[in-house]
Amino acid sequence: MNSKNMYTMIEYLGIMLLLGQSFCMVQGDVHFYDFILREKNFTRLCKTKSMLVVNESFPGPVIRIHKGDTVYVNVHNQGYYGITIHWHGVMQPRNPWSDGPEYVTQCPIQPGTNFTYEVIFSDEEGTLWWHAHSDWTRATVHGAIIVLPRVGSTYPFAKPDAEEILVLAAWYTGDLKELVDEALVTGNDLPSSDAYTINGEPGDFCACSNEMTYRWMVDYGKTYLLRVVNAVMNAEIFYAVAEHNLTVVGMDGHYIKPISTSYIMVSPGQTMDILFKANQSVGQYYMAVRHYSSEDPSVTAFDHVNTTAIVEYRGNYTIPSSPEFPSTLPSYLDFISARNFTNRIRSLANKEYPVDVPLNITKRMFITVSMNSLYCPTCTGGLDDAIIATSMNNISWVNPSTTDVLYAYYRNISGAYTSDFPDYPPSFYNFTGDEFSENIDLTVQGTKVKVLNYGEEVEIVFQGTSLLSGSMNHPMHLHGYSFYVVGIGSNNFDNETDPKGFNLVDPPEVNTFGVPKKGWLAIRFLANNPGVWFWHCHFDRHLSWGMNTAFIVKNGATTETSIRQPPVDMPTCKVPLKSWIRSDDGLDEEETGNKTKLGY
Ligand SMILES: [Cu+2]
Repeated sequence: MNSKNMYTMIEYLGIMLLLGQSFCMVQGDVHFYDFILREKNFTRLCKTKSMLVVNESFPGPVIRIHKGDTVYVNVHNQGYYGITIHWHGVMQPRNPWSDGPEYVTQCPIQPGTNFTYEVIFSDEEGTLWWHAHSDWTRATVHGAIIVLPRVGSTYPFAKPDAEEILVLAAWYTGDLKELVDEALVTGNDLPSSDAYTINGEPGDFCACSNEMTYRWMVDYGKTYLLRVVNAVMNAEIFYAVAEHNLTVVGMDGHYIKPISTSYIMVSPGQTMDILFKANQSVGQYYMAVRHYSSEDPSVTAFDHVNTTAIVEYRGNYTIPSSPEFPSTLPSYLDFISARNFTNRIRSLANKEYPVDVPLNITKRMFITVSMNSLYCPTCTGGLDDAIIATSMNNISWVNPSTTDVLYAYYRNISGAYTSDFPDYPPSFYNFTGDEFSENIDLTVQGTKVKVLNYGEEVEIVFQGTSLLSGSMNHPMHLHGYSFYVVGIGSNNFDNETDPKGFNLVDPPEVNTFGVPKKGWLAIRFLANNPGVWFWHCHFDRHLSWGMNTAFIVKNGATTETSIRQPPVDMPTCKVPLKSWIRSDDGLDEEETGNKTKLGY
């Protein structure tokens, strides 16, 4: 047997093993997808560039399945760098092996090789998405996941006549890898996008874009289910459709109490299911996407493009010279509109869709999420003797450089991480104040994880800080779980009075939710999914700067409550690759670049 045949045989046996392992627990159908990752030329904003995409499309292919199904995705890396894929919002019971964040649950899939992910769906229903979880490649490597109700079941609302997927993304004219690599080495600010896109197109308000503007054809009188994915790298987004009302019915793969609204605010990582009635005069209307900035108003260096697509009714009418623009789209800094929308989100919490909020908390954590500075006297970017960093409880995450956390945990290998992520910040101060004692913004790097026993009922209060005038929303994303948002508030969390206002009746169940600017967020979850689960801000700039940690949830007492066996063909870290998250040696390279006016 030659080596190629041998490899194919090993791969075949591996998949058979995977299948054998899972068939005993699979209840739904099994689906197979092939993702071919390869660079391809795309032209937007009058410039052509080569970028990595899946199956030649941007956004990538849609995974469409029913609740409880299992999907095998064979990812063939024909690009130039190692890559991983994450199945965002899929809880993957007992199966951290296929979760995806590089150096956390796996090493990258090397160029010229492939790896089959086993994506196990359980309670999720609605819209989710998949994206690369290596460096900033998710900018172009992402797509929607549609989880339909189980066969024989239906939605908790009248069945829509049709559906429409809207993937919102960020477009960078330059070579993103080059830009990010350089900024991380020098400590300069990370790049801003040049436009946003709706299903890959920036729309009429951008140069060289008119003819390619995305058009959505609708029939008068029909009701559509809009499936919105915020795949933008670093921005929360306002979205509205001219003259049309939106009814939000789902978020992050869970149904919510219907919210009737003229706009939405969606954070990166979040997904929303929205009912849209085509009930206005037949004609053409803009839908529009705009950056929502919760940063200090003096920070203006963000992407101000108004990205549009056109809702086009079928029928006979005079085509307007320009469709109507949504007057209800909030402006860039409209904190009140963002908060008003977010505060309305509630779980359905009925008999068919009950909530199960942990009530007997056994583990409490209080975690600051913060902008920081990291001491670096030789760096040229941004701050004096320092570079920008981010942290949780003043630990700025660095990836292990020779293996991944899951492998090290499972094989009992020391040195890759430590288990001392703290339950509290190192000091308590007026987190949301305007003045701070000297050097309190300095952070330290580490690969510290939090270990939880199986079955613990966990409550975490995230406290935003205003260090470095950098208070803003941080959309925090937990892998392997959904969590309940039981409280949200302004200023410093008060552990006497604020818990009295917790919503334990119908809190939203989500996988990504913003810690508000100058405020706090309280969440709860039951630690019933053993594994290693990454936990990070879904602004990639903050992720790259270290606003991350991981939970290790230990095995329970039985096989059914323990991590499954690893696949036989997990990618290994034999070929060391430089990560765009800072690694131990990331700051030693030659310094280039200039100081810039900072936004975070
Ligand atoms: Cu953040």
